Amino acid sequence: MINIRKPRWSVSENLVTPESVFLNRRQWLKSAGLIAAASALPNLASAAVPGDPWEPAPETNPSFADPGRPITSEADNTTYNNFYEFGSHKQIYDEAQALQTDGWSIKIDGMVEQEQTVGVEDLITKMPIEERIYRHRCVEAWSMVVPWIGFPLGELVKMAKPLSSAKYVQFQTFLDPDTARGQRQHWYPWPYTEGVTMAEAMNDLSLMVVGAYGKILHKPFGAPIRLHLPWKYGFKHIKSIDRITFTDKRPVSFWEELQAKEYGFWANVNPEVPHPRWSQATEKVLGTQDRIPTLLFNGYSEEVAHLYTDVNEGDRLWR
Ligand SMILES: Nc1nc2c(c(=O)[nH]1)N[C@H]1C(S)=C(S)[C@@H](COP(=O)(O)O)O[C@H]1N2
Ligand SMILES: [Mo]
Repeated sequence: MINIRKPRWSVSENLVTPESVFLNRRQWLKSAGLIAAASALPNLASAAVPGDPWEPAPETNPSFADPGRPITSEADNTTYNNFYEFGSHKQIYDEAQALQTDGWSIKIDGMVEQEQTVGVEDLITKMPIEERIYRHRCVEAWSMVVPWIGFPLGELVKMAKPLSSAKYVQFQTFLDPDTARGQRQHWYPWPYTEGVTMAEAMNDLSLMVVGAYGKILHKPFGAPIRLHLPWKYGFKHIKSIDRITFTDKRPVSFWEELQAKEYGFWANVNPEVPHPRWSQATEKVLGTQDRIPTLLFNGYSEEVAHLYTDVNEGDRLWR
């Protein structure tokens, strides 16, 4: 097995990004290719998996510095991905390189004070960027641990100024069958869609991800911006987001539309509620031979259990 990279434990008093760092970030983004053309700089941080290092390295949020399990190696993680836009199998690394992330923007619409389009480089410049090491549990009963770089979804919600009538946040992935050949498979309900309640969106755990393993987000991970909700099954963590819509109607996701009995709206990790075709009691740890017990809410009960006390029993933890 490849060496496990230990997180940086440096903890600063101040997780707020000073102005000078903003300016540096913008400079760095230019050279790193998110704003201009891709740079050909060699990556010194990790020779094994190419990518642009995040500079300066973001602080690790001390609340999410210890996932209680080893970090999954970057090499294992980049070669085992669900990204159906690029194929309905796990080896989509090469296919996903076709993704063009330069000048990527997100349209924010629906029940908001004013519609807006925001560039990802602007978000990266303005938002409080930090590293968080999260456990990830896929509905297919495998798991991993990833050092994500990102900012709280709640900060983006505040920026969007939703109306008080908005009850849900709906996310959408890009639609471009020329780039993403999986999207020519017309039996899937493209584009990929996901959704959460406003309370879930505002929860401190909800993270907009723009990097991983100390680098700009790899394309197979859903560059340039994806979601991670560590207490929910992985299919909720929508990749390559280009639209966010505030609504009062519960969104129907990609997988729910395909098979509502198997992939519901809530999709909270729960070892006691089996998938109709397999048990969810245990999970295989990616990159190892280990199989470990699955934890309720993937071990994040303290942060999120209160969100579901009013939700109907039966509908509650799975559907
Ligand atoms: N747009 C899009 N987002 C997606 C998927 C997908 O196929 N398309 N797969 C989901 C599933 S099932 C999982 S487990 C995670 C996988 O994330 P990873 O490849 O970074 O491990 O992405 C989720 N987000
Ligand atoms: Mo998944």
